[in-house]
Amino acid sequence: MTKKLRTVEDVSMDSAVRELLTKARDEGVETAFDRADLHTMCGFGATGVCCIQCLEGPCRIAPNGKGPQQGICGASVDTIVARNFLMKLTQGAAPHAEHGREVAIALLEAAEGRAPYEIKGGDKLISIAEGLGVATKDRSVNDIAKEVALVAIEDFQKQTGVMNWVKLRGQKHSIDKWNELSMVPVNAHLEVAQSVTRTAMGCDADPTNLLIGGLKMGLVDGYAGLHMSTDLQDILFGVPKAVKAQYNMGVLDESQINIAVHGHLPLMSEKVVEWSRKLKSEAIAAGATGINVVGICCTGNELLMRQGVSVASSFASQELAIVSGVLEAMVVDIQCIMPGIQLVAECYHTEIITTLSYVKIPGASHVEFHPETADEAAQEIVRKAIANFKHRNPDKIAIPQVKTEAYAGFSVEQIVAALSAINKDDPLAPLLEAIVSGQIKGVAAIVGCTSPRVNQDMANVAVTKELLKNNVLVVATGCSAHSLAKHDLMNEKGLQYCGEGLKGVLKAVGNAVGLDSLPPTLHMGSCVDNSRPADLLTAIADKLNIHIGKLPVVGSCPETHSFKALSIGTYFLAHGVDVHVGVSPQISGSQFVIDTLMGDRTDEGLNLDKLFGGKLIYESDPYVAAAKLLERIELKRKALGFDNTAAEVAASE
Ligand code: MSK
Repeated sequence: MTKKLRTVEDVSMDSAVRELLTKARDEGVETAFDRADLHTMCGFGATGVCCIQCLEGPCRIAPNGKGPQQGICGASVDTIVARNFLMKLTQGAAPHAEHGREVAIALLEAAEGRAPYEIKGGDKLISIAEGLGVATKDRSVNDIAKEVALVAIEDFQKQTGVMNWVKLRGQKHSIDKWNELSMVPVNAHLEVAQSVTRTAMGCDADPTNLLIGGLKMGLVDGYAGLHMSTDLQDILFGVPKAVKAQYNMGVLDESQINIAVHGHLPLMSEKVVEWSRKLKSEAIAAGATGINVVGICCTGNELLMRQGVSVASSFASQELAIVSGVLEAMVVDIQCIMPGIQLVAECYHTEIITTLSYVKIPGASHVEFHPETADEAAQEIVRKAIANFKHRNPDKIAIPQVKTEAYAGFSVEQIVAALSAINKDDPLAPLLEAIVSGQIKGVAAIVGCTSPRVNQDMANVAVTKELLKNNVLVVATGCSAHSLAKHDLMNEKGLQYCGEGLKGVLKAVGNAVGLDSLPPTLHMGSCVDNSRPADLLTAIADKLNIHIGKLPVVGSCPETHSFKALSIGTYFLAHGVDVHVGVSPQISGSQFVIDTLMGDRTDEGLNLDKLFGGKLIYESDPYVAAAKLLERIELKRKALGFDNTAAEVAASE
């Protein structure tokens, strides 16, 4: 029996995606959107009760109580669900930690003169070095950078103590709480190895202990992944500043050679941009007008933030960029790369080029990236794209004429610089005053992905609009930022969705820096750049001398598909920030796990909400989700006395 596919309207809110999906279907090309319709969700896997940890099974616990209630080894459903959840968090944290390590190695080689990168973020280097206790006086940039890189690499080697990046970026109030639970990470590799060990058959069977292990993975992700990657990339490539760019498939250009860069690590793609500019004359000699580099997923976000490179697609629609028929090459690095891109590429002329020895796709070309030979690899890649230009099939070309202008580049440094225009001596004061007075009710980070299983962009946009309407300042990262940008929430048109209080603040800050207004939502970067909202929260909490968990701030991941989003979310949970996910985290098979993470436990056991002040919220309806997030913001405002009446203030004094 053939399954019925969703209509293109049910697949995506994005007209360009609808147009290209229609073309793909007409041309007999299958994409993830169609495969999502062909797959039936497994009820056991979806609730987290299927155990594949040994060869006795798989053992599956029936959630309705009918059938075996333990695995063959005797593992309870709580153990199985908690262990499966920890495995997912480990798989989320490990790639981010690898990202941090790859950048640390590149920085070391650059500093030693062995890799062709110029260190562009001098000020950031000094501030990170000082934070780490690295001497800066009378030392060269390369000398300081080398020592900073070695301190970073130590976070993958040391056997005792606390990770250097936790000491650098963690808030003292939080570290004290983590110490009580012995969950402060020592080194990222050690913690990942221990986590894999504890989930192996016959090891950790205590669901509470497994969940504490999960929180630890969140910290590994946050500090070895997010913070370290952002900090070192800012040192290597410069701190992002506000930029204007274009979003959506209309950024592809029929007259030029188009190269898409996709994945997360900017090490190779920065070089591809550089060499695309340098080799323009070869493109012209091949009959094109130039070379057009466009971004996909978070490699796209990285180049957008620092170079203003336009963005073609988020995760769910990555294959459709190829269906345009004008993509000469798609260069991929790591994470979120669908193997399906090669199957689609074989129907057109696009060459898929993998670049890391541990991320390959059958049928794709491979040009291996090493920091020392980055220039040679980038030239080879760009020349492959130029050579491929002549293989375009004119009958298969169709570029949707859809593109949207958006502002990005809102690093913490950029936000502070904008606020300094209002108060030079105390830049955070105007933001804090707006929050305390209620002009801004709170801050929300809209993060994470788009998924082929759900209507692309719909939940990301709906949650955001609800929050904006209620005067919540929204920052965004990852593919959710693509959703907001494409739907006018990163340009002035989106101001219509903001409540009056929020709009007033955005305009006041915008005016102070010579603009009509700041955009309605602030693009803070890629997945690893979730460190940036975290740094902003830490700065605000430190200014008030309170734990981050007391702030009226929330995180929301309405359309996630990735375990990385779960581990990033767990990082924020460990800081007491409420985290919403719109896609099931696959824990519903265990009431114990649900109650622990969602803050509903009434006994003395582990309860995230009581422990840190934030909890996991799973809600697939974006409007209900937004209402729940607003409720939590109000609760925290009340606890801080922000909305107290004069009588309440007097009584508290
Ligand atoms: S790329 S993890 S789909 S945000 Fe960072 Fe996008 Fe999610 Fe991948």
